[in-house]
Amino acid sequence: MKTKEYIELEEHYGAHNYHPLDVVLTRGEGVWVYDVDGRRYLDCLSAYSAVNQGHVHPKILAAMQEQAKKITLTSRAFRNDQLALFYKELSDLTGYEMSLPMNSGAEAVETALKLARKWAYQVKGVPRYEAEIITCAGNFHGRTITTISFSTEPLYRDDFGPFTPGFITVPYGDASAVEKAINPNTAAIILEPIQGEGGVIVPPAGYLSRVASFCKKNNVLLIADEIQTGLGRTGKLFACQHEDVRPDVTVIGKALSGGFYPVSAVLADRALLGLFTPGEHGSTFGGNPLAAAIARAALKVIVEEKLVESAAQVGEYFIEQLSEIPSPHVKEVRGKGLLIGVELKHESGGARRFCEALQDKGILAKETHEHVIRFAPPLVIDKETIDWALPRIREVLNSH
Ligand code: IF1
Repeated sequence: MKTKEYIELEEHYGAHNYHPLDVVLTRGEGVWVYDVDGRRYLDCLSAYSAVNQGHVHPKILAAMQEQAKKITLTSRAFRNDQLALFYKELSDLTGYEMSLPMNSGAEAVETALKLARKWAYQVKGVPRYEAEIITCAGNFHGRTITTISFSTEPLYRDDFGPFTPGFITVPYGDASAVEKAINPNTAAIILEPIQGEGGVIVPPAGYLSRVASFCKKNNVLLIADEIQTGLGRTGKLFACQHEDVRPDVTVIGKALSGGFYPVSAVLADRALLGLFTPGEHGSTFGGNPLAAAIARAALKVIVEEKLVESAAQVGEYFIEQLSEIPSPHVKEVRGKGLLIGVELKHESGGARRFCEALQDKGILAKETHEHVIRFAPPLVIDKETIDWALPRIREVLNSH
């Protein structure tokens, strides 16, 4: 079948909750993906940062194949011989004493919020059901009823109430607003160290460390959603480390599996994660041996291939080169490591048509919000490949 036929089938039988570019991919290798008509593209989205290790990484593939032959799912009613090692290796890498595995990012966020509420009642002494959690305008933490309850994007939220109570919103990037919003019932603040879906919004320097110190002073938990920014994407293992901040809770997902499987996790120390007791929380698939084996391999690749260091180096070069493109359309280039946003002037007619023009040149990128093109290639990208992409990006940003 050809591209057009796949698209027709998909549009007819599938729910229309996405508006993808008209490219039908069938194969990927490293930073490259191939469509059903045999065209090759540079992937500058990395499945929203889930394939930081590159497409179909051979070591993660081998781990997956090996484990799939042995046992894939035990449920947590029984133990399996991969989960314990996954816990240990994740702790060694991240410095958190414990973790709790889930599947999607949204589920891990929900888990962190449940944990914060339990901590508020059991440890902080907040009166039952009066716990408040502070969230930031422009956030993206998932699509569940609770995570959209504190979304500020009407499209994600407005048709889906009634909403989960107990959340309040402050502007992103304003540490004083966080301080003002804290009251004795505040359990936690949840934030993204760089807002991804919000348009690659990098907060002012000092924001994260100031928020962390207000949290400490007021006995409020800091929960970092590093589902998109974590595991090397911004040139540090966690984006919070750019300001030497160690949140009480860090949530990860996406690249935790290198794109092979949905795996997410909540990271925290024993004093917090130890609060969950048997039966209070769980998941059929969370912590299954296939997921654990894949995640172990995915983490190993990040370390062995020095992807964090590489993202920092190559990312700096990419941002610098993008910033130097003389274009009538570009308002700002921003980002950290390989999480890069190019914001276009609003009179330029939206980022979508630029993404379509990039597609014609063999580069797949996706707009976020209306006016931002996101460049977030797999972290295995090298300088030569960026030098291949730059003239093509330059041409697109200069045309029209
Ligand atoms: C979609 C964006 C990226 C996330 C953060 C939690 C989740 C995500 C910081 C939930 C997920 C996704 C999901 C995907 C598009 C996407 C996205 F465009 F919305 F903003 F990555 F940039 N926290 N992000 O970024 O994780 O449950 O999906 O595993 O929903 O269309 P999930």
